[in-house]
Amino acid sequence: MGDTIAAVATPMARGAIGILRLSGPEAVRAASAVFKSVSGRALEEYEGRRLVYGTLYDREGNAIDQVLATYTRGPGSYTGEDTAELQCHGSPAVLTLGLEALFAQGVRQAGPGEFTRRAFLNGRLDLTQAEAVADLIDAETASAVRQAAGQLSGALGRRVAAVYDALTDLTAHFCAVLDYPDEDIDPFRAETMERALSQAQRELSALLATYGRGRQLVHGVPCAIVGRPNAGKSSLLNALVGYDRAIVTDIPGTTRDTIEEKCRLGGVLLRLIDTAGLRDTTDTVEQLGVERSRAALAEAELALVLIDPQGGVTAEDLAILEQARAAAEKVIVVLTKSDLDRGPCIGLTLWGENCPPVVSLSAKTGEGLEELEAAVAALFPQGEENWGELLTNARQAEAAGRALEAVGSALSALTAGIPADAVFSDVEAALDALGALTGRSVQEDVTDRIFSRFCVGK
Ligand SMILES: Nc1nc2c(ncn2[C@@H]2O[C@H](COP(=O)(O)OP(=O)(O)OP(=O)(O)O)[C@@H](O)[C@H]2O)c(=O)[nH]1
Ligand SMILES: [Mg+2]
Repeated sequence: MGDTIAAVATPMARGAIGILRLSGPEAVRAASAVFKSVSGRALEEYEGRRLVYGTLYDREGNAIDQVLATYTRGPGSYTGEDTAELQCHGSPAVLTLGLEALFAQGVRQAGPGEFTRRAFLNGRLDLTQAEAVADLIDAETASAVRQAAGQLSGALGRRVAAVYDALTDLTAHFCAVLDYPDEDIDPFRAETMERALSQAQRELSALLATYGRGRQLVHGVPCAIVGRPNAGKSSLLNALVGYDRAIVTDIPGTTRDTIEEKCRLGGVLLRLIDTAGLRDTTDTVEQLGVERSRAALAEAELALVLIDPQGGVTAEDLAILEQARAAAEKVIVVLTKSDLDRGPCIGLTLWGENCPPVVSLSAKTGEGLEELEAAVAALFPQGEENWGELLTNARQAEAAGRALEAVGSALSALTAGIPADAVFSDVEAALDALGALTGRSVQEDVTDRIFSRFCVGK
C-alpha cells in the first residue's frame, strides 16, 4: 500500500458513463492535474464529496471530454484513503486516454479488487463484507441480491462477532482470575464456562446449517436433466435457457457430454445440467457420457426426470426415476412432447402417493413450462430469510466448521475434567477460526485468493 492506484471502474465498453477511479495519497493531486473546472479553480480547492463540472485532458494537454469530478479525503472514504473519481462519457477511447494521463502523474494501474482490498486492510469492511461486494456484482436473482446486500451491511460479521465476543469475554475472565489472584474478581466457575461454550456451540451449529441454503442462493441449485435417449432433455434445456444451446436430433444418443447452463425458474437460480440419455450401450463415447450423467445425478440437488410417454412409460423410465430419487434430494417428473398424441401414462400410477410432482409440457410449443416453474417454486419456497446472515462459500463454511469443532472439543475436555487452561487452547483455536471468517486473523494468501476474484476497478 502507500502508492496511488487508478482504474476504469465501469465496463470497458461504449455506454452513457465511464468512471475513472483513484485511491491513495496522490489521488486528489493526480485527478486535479488532468482536470480543469469551468470556473478555472483546481479540484483540490473545492470541498470534498462535491461534484465539480469541467474538462478532462489527456497527457499532452488536449481536451478530451466534459466530465464530473469529485474527491473524498480518507479515512471516511470507501478505501479509507484519499480517493477521487472522474465521471466521463462511456467511451473506451476517452477512458484509456484519461487513464494514461493519470499514469503520467505517477499513478499506477490498480490490480483486481485492489480498491476493496485496501478498504479491508484499512478496516472499512470485514472480509465477509468484502466477499459480499463480489457476490452482489455477480448476483443473478433478487434473492441473491438481498443476501449479498445484507452481508454487505455486516449482518454475517455481526452474527460471528457475537460468538467471538462471548468467547473472548470468557477467556478474558479466566486470564484475569489467573493473573490477579488478589483482586476482587468473580471466581471462575466450570458451569459458567460450560454454559457459554454450549451457547456458542448452538449458535455455530445454526450458522453452519445455513450453508446449504446460502450456497443455493449464490451459486444456484445443481439440477440434472435425466431420462432415456430422445426423451427431450436437450430440447427442454434449450427451451429453458431461451436459445439453441444443445444439439437436438431424432437420433437417440445425441448428447454425449454434459452441458451446463444457468437459468432462473420460479425465482430459483438453477444450474441446469443436460446429460446423455441413460441406457446400456456398447458405444465407448456414449458409455463415457452415461457415466457423466450418473455423476451429474449424484451431485444434483434437483433432478428433472424426463419421460416421453409416447408408447407408454417403460420399465427403463421407472428405473431411472428410482435412481434419481436415490441420488437427488428433490425430483420432478416431466412428461415431454405434450403437443403430440400420446397414451395415458400408466406406469406412473404404480407410484401412487409416493410419486414426485409430475408436470406435462412441450419444449416445442412452450406449453406447460409455467407448470414446471410452479413445481420448482413449490420445492424451493422463498420464505423469510435472515438475509445476509447465511454462509455462502466454502471458505466461510470451513472456518465456521473449524470453530464449531474446537468449541466441541473444549466442551468435552471440560466434561472430562481436564484443567481449564488446557480447555482454553481449544477456545483459542475457536477464536482463531472465527477471526479467519471475518478477517480479524486471516492469512495473506487467503486474502489474495479472495480479492483475485474481483474485477479491476472494484
Ligand atoms: N413434437 C415434439 N418433439 C420434441 C419435443 N421435445 C423434443 N422433441 C423431439 O424429440 C427428439 C429428441 O429430442 P432431444 O431434445 O434431442 O432429446 P434428448 O433427450 O436430449 O436425447 P439424447 O441427447 O439423445 O439423449 C428430437 O427429434 C426433438 O425434436 C416436443 O416438445 N415436441
Ligand atoms: Mg440430448
